[in-house]
Amino acid sequence: MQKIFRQYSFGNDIKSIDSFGHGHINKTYLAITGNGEKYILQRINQDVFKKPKEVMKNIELITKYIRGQVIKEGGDPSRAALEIIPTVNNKTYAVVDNFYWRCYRYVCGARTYEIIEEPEMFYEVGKAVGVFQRQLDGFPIEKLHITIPDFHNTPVRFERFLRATYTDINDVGLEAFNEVKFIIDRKDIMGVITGMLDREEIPLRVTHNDTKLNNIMIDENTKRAICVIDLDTVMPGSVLYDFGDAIRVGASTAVEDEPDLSKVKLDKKLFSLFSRGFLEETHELLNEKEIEHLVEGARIITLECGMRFLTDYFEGNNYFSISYQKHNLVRARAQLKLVQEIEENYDKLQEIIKNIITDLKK
Ligand code: GN1
Ligand code: MG
Repeated sequence: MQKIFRQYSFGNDIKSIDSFGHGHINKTYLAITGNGEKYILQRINQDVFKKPKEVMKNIELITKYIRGQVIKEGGDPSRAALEIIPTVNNKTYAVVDNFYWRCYRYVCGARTYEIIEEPEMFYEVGKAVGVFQRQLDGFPIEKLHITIPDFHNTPVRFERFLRATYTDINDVGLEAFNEVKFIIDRKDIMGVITGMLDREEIPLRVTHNDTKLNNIMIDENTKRAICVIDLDTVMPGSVLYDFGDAIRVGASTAVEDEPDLSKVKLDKKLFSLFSRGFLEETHELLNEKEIEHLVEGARIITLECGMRFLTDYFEGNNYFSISYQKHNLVRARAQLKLVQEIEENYDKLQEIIKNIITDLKK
């Protein structure tokens, strides 16, 4: 780590450095200096992000733009977006032994959660995801690099999943038979979002693409959401991705890798609270098709995520970090249980969205 520390002006005063957070992709550390300043150091996973410089360019542009919007609205920009700490050479990243590193200022007095502890928190999360969408509404989308091509292209993900099951190099097909069948039974919905984008029925927007609960910073005292973090996958996409991924994790009664499926349920109250916060910020922005498909978005993104975990399990667990051999299978099962829950409650969820919209239009 000494070589990395040398890249930062605070680097000769590090008191402690520890692993931090629960991300599945990048390696994250919290560094604390002698006078108590805190910094987040991250090694970018270059197997996943092949062009780290482009990732950093996106983040630089996005965070600057958000701060500008907050200032325009008369707010306090200091905690409104991640703050990149430049290296001693004034770069947004440091290259050490061919690895790319970056540093953020630690957001004081805030933390992330793996599960919703108080329902009202999820209303706040909905607001934060909505604010992010609203703030970036005027952002020149063509400036964004595609950091991971086809990231939420569900049909492409489905093709890859099928290939993994056909080859089945690790011979795991039998134990995942029901899960594979569950996914293939839903092949007809894979192209719903991409189809609407292609036909320009819904617009491409700046989307975060990874709005799971632990990517939202929440103030420890007020329990209000401060900002959205983990901006590596900010790209042009559909708002349905962000709505869907937030519901997938936050409206579940269990953690993402809960092995006891009887604990994995979709909490309609949480769904409603998130949707309320989210739509308060975005209902004037979204078109009818988008609003009509929010529930479908949650279903598809949850299915897609389950499929991604299962693909990784079939391919030998090279993508997501795992803590035990069947971790990805367990994660996939929990996602598919949630898909089933969304399907069983579909009409009620649609009704919730409809009522919120009617109420907001009053
Ligand atoms: C990964 O990096 P992290 O843990 O926030 C993944 C997301 C998945 C998520 C599932 C770049 O997010 O797409 O939805 O795991 N990020 C990438 O927990 O693939
Ligand atoms: Mg993360």
